[in-house]
Order: sequence, then structure tokens, then C-alpha cells
Amino acid sequence: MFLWNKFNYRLVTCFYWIFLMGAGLSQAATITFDLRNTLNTTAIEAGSVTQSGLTLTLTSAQGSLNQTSSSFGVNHPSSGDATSLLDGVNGAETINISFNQDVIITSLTLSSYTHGGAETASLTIASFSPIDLVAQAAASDVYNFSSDNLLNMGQTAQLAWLSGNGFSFDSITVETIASVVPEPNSILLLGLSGIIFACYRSRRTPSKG
Ligand SMILES: [Ca+2]
Ligand SMILES: [Ca+2]
Repeated sequence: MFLWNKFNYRLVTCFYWIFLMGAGLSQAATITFDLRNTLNTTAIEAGSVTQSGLTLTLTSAQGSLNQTSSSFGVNHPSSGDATSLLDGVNGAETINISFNQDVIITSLTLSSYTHGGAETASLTIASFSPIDLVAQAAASDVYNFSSDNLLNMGQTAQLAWLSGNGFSFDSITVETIASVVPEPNSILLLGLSGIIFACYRSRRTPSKG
């Protein structure tokens, strides 16, 4: 009985490893959404655009989304607004960001964002603490994030104007998360062959127990 149980254990273990080898990791991809006129204007102003299979959805509670050849922002319905910037002329404007799958927000780029404390903004990713975006001296500000930057499907990140005369939300870069999917390829088949051979050897080797 003991030998039979041990043989069964080995058999189950072999099948388990074969299953794991048969399931491949999908590649994580880095995708940049340039929100200026390099993306489809109709789609992005309607609030949803797909690139490399990943769909980005944007909304603003303060007005409609507005894209120009060099900027992207919120067109507030009240007069005097900087229509293609996130600003505070008619109240603090924000843009909500979400995706149709889990992503890691790795960076975003702003422009028309004056350094030296003249303008301030923040990015809040899901329930993590807001990140202050301290404007840099460069004409175009790139902000990189290395922690607390996971945005699961269904969650929202919010880019918010805090002070100053307004800025453009130029682009956002995210990394998709690798997932386990059936993906047979030559390497896996090679590994599978090795495992089957190991199982065969294991079965033929007399047990010492
Ligand atoms: Ca505006
Ligand atoms: Ca500005």
C-alpha cells in the first residue's frame, strides 16, 4: 500500500509539473498613450482609446476632454477657461484614469507646467497616497513612479490641478502585468520532454522506501 501511495504521489507530482510547464507567462508590455494629436481625436475626446489591446478610459467631472496638436486637458463649460489645459479658472479640474486590465503606471508627462513652485498638481493612484508632482525645470516634465503605482482593472487614478495657470496632460505610460496563459512553444515542449523522461526514470527506479 505504501509503495502504491508513493507511486501515486510521484504520478500526481509529474502531472502537476507538466501542467505548470504547459502554462506560459504572457509578456508584460510597456504602452504609452500620447494624448495629444498623435492619438485618434474623436476617440480620446469621447474618453476611450485602445492601443496594443489595452483600453484607456478618461473622464472629467468638470467638463469635456479636449485635445489639440500640442496639449490635452479639460474644456470647462464656463467662460474664461483654458480649454485644453487642466487648470483652476472655474474650479479645480481633474482627469480620472482607468484601464481595462491591471497595469502599473510607470510615468506620465506634463507640459506648460512651470517649475519653481509656481504650479502644483498631484496624481492619486487607486487608494495610495497622492503623489505631489513637483514641476521640473525641463520644458516637458516627465514623472516616473516606482512604487505604490499598481492600478487594478476597475480602479481609478486621478490627475488633479492644485495651483497655477494650468498644464497639459501630454501622455501616460503603463506596463501591463504578465499573466499565466496556455502558451505552448518550443521551449515548453523541450521542458515537457525532459519531465516525461524524468517521470519514466522515477517510475523505473526501485523504491528504497
Ligand atoms: Ca481647462
Ligand atoms: Ca502653466
